[in-house]
Amino acid sequence: MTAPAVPAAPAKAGLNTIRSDYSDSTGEHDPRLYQPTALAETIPSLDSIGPAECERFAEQGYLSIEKAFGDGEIREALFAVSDLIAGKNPTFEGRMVENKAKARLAEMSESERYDAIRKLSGFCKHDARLDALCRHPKLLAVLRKLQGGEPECFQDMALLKPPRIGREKPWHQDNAYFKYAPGATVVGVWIALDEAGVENGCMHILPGGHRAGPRIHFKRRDWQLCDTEMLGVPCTAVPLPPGGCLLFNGLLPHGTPTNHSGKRRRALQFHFAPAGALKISDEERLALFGSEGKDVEC
Ligand SMILES: O=C(O)CCC(=O)C(=O)O
Ligand SMILES: [Fe+2]
Repeated sequence: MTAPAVPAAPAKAGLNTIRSDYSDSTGEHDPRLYQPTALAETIPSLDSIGPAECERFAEQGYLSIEKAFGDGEIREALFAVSDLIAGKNPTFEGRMVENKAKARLAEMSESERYDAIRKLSGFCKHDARLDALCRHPKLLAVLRKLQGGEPECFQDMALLKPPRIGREKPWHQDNAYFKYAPGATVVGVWIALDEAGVENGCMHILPGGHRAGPRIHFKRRDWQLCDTEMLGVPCTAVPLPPGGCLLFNGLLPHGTPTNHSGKRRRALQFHFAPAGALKISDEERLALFGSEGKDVEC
């Protein structure tokens, strides 16, 4: 007689679905890399974006919006992020662990593990609440104005800088990671879920820096701009309240320092390109943004 079949345990996204980040940096960096001399000018809401703001976006490479999304929408997004971090969706495999927490992950309690995750990626197809935010009619209407085409989201992420260990994202241009021609207006949409300030690692940008085009990137703590190019350079900090949003050109240099504070800094980030935007090959991308194959020092 054969033993009765053991019912399969309910599927649960366990520790083995948590992945490691590209960079093994623990986030130590020279503090002079992030010394803002200005705070970003903000506009009140997505409804305030007209021709003058579109012109400002073209010139400065960004728009900082104080209240882009409502409290209820942000609350729903936070519930969704928390569910994904906790592994409640067994089909979602886009969790990445913070480097400083890697070694202790298996011993951590569930609540400790919440603050060990650094990044979630590719969640829109798994979570209707986050997908709704990405397709928000007011956001899409603004993107149509800024991009001059039908906006298509090609990347969705949550960037979670856990208290005290949330590592730096060194200075870079997002287009260095994407296969779009430099002429295509790629727009990043960075949405604060927590209050984001200088002390917990808000965005730092070089206004107007997108107009100089692609810059050479190097594999150091990450795929990034050279530190010596950025040390002591006056930059602008973009503090935002929950529901605030930064819209920025894919060529705008930006970075975020380590979160040494005791406060979480959770954010969502969507990237949009206009439908039909010209694509390039990896070789063409590396020719524009640099590759370690080149004999370059940094
Ligand atoms: O949220 C951050 O810390 C910055 C993330 C970022 O710039 C990126 O993922 O390209
Ligand atoms: Fe970025």
